[in-house]
Order: sequence, then structure tokens, then C-alpha cells
Amino acid sequence: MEMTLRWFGTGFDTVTLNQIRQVPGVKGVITTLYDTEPGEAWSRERIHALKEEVEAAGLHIAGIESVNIHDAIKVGTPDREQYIDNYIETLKNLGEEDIHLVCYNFMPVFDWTRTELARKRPDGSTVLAYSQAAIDKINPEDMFASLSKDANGAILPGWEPERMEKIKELFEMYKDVDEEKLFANLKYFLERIMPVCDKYDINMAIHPDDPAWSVFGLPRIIINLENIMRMMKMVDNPHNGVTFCSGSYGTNRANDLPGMIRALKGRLHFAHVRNLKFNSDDDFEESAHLSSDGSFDMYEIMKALHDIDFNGPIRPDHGRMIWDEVAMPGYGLYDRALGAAYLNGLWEAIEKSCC
Ligand SMILES: [Mn+2]
Repeated sequence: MEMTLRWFGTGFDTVTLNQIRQVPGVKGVITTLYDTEPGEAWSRERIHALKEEVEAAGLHIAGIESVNIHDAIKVGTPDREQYIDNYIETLKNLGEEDIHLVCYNFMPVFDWTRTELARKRPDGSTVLAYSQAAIDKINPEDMFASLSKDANGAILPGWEPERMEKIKELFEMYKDVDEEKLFANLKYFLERIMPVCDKYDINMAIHPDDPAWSVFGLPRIIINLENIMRMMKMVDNPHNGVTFCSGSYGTNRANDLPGMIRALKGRLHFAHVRNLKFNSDDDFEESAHLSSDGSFDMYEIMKALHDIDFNGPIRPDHGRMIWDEVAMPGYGLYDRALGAAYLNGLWEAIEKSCC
């Protein structure tokens, strides 16, 4: 595995490339062109400039998170053809710049959903949290306003203000899209992009829906092993793979995380590893990465990745906000750096004790 950190780009991230370079064991970043719209083709020039900027800091681009999917593709409207063509153009340009990993998601309307961005923990740190009781009380149109007040001025990925202005329209667009339709539209998209992925050896890594169940009555499909297997079988190409995100699949306590990892050998292209602390089955908060601070056994998760000879990029995921840092919720430097050091420590111990 290769330890990386997510970086949103100059002007969008409070964390600098020089700071990332000082995190022990981190040589790569997972990044994006944060100011592009879903559906827009990324020019080779812009990708090249991003690559040069990262490399000038002594790092490299280990993958892209995300190239977002336009709603027309998820809904399956006739104008999807143009947006898929644009996506293919982006993949071709990434491939020509020697970038071979793309994370994306296929979630309708909302990306990840949390009800709090700064829940206070007993040690004074703040974390993202989710409570089903709070969701049940809220009107989806008010979600954005309730979250943005705690965002520290950051634009949250998937929660861009211009997108949230159109929220009613978006719900209307998705009104006839059920799980079967969403699967069919994902299949159509994947079949269209696989030739360019084959040509440039690009691994597509779908990110799970977060939380891993239906929210506000919208369909969610990338939620458990059964559905992932269906997704991989329907377009059976090794480039059609997954991002294993422990914090997203782990929201559903029925998901056996190490077991899922072992079942995904060969198709698991990217890993997000973080811990959650459950207060009840439908109330959880993000904790420090350490096993003892949350509900997951992080050793078993890393051991499963080791067992399948995982050699792709891995990154610590959302961190707590600690030491008075002001940053995008989940994406401060300090706690993610602690997470990276801890995960690297687990890996070294597993490696030296196993074989
Ligand atoms: Mn994730």
C-alpha cells in the first residue's frame, strides 16, 4: 500500500503540500480540480499544471478524488451522452498525464450526509456526526443551511452552494429513479468508459454511499457486499473496481469490514481508512483513527488489506478537529497526520509479524 493524504488544491485547502510532505511516510496526494463542474471535460493543460505543482513540492499524484458524475448520467436523461463523452475526454487526458486511479460516487442529490459538522467530544475535539433522529426531523432543503454554518467557511465537497440552490429541481429529476434504474444507469456509464480505461490502464474506484442506506427516500446502491458484487459482475472488467471506505461501509453495522475487503481482492483499488464511534445503531460520530477510540478494529481492517496484497493508495479519512486548527470539517492536517502515522505503524507491525 501507499500512504497518501487528500489535498483539495491551492486556494481551496488550508493544508499545504509542504506540510503534507512532512507527514512521515506520505509521498503521494489524492487530489482533484476542485473548481470544475460535474460534466465538464478536464483539459490536459490543467491536469499537467496540477501535476507539476504537486511534483515541485516533492510529492506525486497517486489518484484523483473525485471526477464527479453529472446528474444526467445518474438519472439517465438523453443529454447524458455529451456528459459521458466529456468524462471519457477527462479520463484520456488523465491517462496521458500518467494518472491511473479515479474515485467517483453514484449518489443521487446528496454526497455524504452528516447532521453535525462539529459535535464536541469529551476531550474537546470536534467531529462530524450523524443522527437518524435529526435527519427524520429535517427538511432536505434545509440541510445545506444547517450544515454550512459549521463549515469554517469551506466549500464542502458535494455540497457546493450553487448545487444546493437547485435542490428542489434535483429532487424532481430523481423522482422516477429507483435502485434498479440507478444500477442500469451505472452499468450504461461503466460500459461506455471501460474502453478508455483499458487503453490507459485507469482504475475506476466507486466510493460507497454514506451513510450506507437510503436517506430522504433517495435510492442508494453502493452500500454492501452483495450490491458491490452485482456492480462488478454487471461490467466484469478489473478496471471497474471500488474504493473501500471503512467509515462509509461501517455506518451499517451489518457490514463485516475485514470480510468485505477479503472478498474484493483484485478489484479494491483505493482505501479510505477511518474509525467511527457508535452511540447507538443510528447515531454515530467520527473518532480518532485508533481502535480504542471508536467501534472498529483497525488492526483487523489493515490486516485484511495486507492479506489481499493491497498495493494501491490508502488514505486516512476524516480527522477530528484538534489543537485549535481551523479547516474544512474532517480535513484538518493534525488528526489526519496522526491517523497516517498510526495506520503506517499498524502496517509495519503486520508486515514484520506475518511472513
Ligand atoms: Mn471515504
